[in-house]
Amino acid sequence: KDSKEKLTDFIVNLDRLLKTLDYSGDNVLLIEDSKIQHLYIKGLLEYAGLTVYSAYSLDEAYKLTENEMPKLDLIILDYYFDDGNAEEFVQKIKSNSFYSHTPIMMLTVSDEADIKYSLFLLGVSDYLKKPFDVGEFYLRIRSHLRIKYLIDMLETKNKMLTVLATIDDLTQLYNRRFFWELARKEENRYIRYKRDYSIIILDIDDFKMINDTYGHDIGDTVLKEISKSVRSNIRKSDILARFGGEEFIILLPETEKNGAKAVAEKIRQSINDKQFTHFKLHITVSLGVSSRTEANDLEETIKIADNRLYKAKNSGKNKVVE
Ligand code: GH3
Ligand code: MG
Ligand code: MG
Ligand code: MG
Ligand code: MG
Repeated sequence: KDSKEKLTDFIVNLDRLLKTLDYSGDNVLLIEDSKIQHLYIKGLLEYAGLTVYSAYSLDEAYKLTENEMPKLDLIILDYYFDDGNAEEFVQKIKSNSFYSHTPIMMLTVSDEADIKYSLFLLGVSDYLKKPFDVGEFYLRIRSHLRIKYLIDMLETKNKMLTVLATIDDLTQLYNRRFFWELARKEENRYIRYKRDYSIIILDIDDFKMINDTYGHDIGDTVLKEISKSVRSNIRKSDILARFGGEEFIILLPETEKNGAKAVAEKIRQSINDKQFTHFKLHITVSLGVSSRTEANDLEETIKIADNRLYKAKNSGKNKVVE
């Protein structure tokens, strides 16, 4: 075959290869200081459907990765630059939690073993020597993108599991389990620095009656609305959780009992005054308040608040007992 035919074969094969790859939606950062090489590589990447972010120097690459860039699925990195070395860039990227799992593929004329070894040890995933075979270039990218895709899936799954383990589905507040985790941290702070904290336990009054009269769905809506009311009456730093069915708990860090009592009263009042959007209901809550200095440990602090809640229930409800 003459060279023209060979070239045609090559292009046809490459097109066939590209059809089996799906790079669309993936982002690549190309860091290459030679303009002509940059344009060539960028062309190959875009032809395969990748979105290319261009950096012609390490400085530009730093700027791109320091700003909030979209997710990066691959970084293609030249070795020699006027403004620094590739090793330093690799180290920085690998210590940036946002990009630490982004595969880095070296693309360089250098073939020195010690450079290659040190880059692999710093965490690059691949090393391709220029000039390179285009088919191999595409196939290597393909395997990196596959691994990156799996890592992303794992991360998403982990995030979902974390949310499931810490958030109550209905109210979107912390669940009981996560409350204990956060509360123990506050307890440790108390032990070390003697920073007082307070506990409020809140229970909706006659909630069974609401369920029985209006149905479980309305009951659920009330739970959500009450959660919002409580949230809007406390600080961001306060720990609010759904402690049980229609029972909520708040840990107020750096707050003495008088402060907590005022917060509890504010919550009680605001729920007492609350107008529900879709139905006419008068909901009230009872609250028990305690502070850490009254007890020996976290568990006892909560127990005291719970006993006071019980007192509030037995003395007419819609009240705060401290
Ligand atoms: P009290 O004033 O003494 O607190 O009376 P109460 O009726 O509020 O308390 P009780 O403990 O007798 O009933 C609580 C009810 O809350 C019973 C239970 O079915 C209901 N409940 C618990 N979790 C949920 C939930 O997620 N959704 C709904 N709709 N109801 C729930
Ligand atoms: Mg260069
Ligand atoms: Mg009850
Ligand atoms: Mg109740
Ligand atoms: Mg209850």
